[in-house]
Amino acid sequence: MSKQTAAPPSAAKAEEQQSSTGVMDAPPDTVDRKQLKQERDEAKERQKERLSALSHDELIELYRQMILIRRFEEKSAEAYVAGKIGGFCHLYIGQEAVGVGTISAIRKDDYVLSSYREHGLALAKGMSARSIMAELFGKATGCSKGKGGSMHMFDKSLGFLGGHAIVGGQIPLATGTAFATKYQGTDQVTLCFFGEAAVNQGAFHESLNMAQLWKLPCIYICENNEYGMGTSLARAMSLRDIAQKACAYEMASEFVDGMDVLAVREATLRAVERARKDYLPTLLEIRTYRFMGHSMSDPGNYRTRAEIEKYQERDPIKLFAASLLEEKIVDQKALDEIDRKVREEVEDSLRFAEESPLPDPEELYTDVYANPIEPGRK
Ligand SMILES: Cc1ncc(C[n+]2csc(CCOP(=O)(O)OP(=O)(O)O)c2C)c(N)n1
Ligand SMILES: [Mg+2]
Repeated sequence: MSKQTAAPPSAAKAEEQQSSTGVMDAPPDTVDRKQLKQERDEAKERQKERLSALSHDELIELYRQMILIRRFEEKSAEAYVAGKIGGFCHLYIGQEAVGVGTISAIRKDDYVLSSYREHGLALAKGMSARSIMAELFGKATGCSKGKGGSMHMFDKSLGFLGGHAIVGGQIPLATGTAFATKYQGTDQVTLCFFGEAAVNQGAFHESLNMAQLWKLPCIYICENNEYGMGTSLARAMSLRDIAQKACAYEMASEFVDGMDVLAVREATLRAVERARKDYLPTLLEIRTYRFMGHSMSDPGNYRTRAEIEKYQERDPIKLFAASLLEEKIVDQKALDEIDRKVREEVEDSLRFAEESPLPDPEELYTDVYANPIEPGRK
């Protein structure tokens, strides 16, 4: 058994999260209404406690970061459609609570590695909107000097080690990063983000096995958004409760509601403590949903509008705003002001990207990890 029992979602969650793809198990007519009410009341109480655990400024900062990611991604989509961004572009809209909640639970000197759906994670780790937008535009001022693009955001000084395009490719790399920090005797932790479609890969299982065996401070964060490109989880995975897979490695694990930024933060704090104090890894399955297509070129024929709208009812930003308003932590005017400032920041990043120069052709030969064939060499 895992060290922390992985509890499957409650009846309330099952009802909330059931999708037209049948991913969740409990059909609404089997849900016990009384139990549902009790669970909702308990959830409300828990939410109050979570809100009171953070200062006013900390709560506002979580909200600001989520709105920043949302507005940044909306602007990226516009720029992409206008032909200003080339190549692939995978947006994070709908998943903001995962990136913000998890990264708010770590220190600046901790590491983050991710898949290609990483613009939001890079922002949450402290990278500037300017450096990310310029990278999307392929400009010299981008975080990867305009040579990486959407899937290869990177900032060593901030501990953001990519942006990886190969599904699951970052999982062994994060495991190695955690090994390195332990070997060097630091107490840094590594967060490794990946989608649920990466979990069927050997790299995932080999990494988890090694991390538990060698006691590595790595937190494996599966962002379960229910789809790998156009394939639903239900069609691709035999055991769909991904957190349970940790049992195979005696690893601690948890299911987390990915639409609730405070629940995400709290679960991550537990995992971080385990990693920092005891060098123990954790698998978090964070259940979320992407509101946009897989990438900007996805026509989205594999799911219905109604399914998307059902999940949008639990939009993580709207849910958090509602909690803040209900508990009178802020008023609508204050939230609007945050949004206004964030929009300015995003507009500024767009101007910066547009006005920045393209990389010099000479740059083709720098930061390339392949030995160029030397002239005259046989
Ligand atoms: C090894 C490998 N196989 C296939 C692909 C093509 N591919 C790109 S994204 C993707 C789906 C991944 O889905 P998931 O892991 O759930 O992440 P999400 O896109 O939902 O964030 C696939 C199959 C790839 N990039 N790498
Ligand atoms: Mg997915």
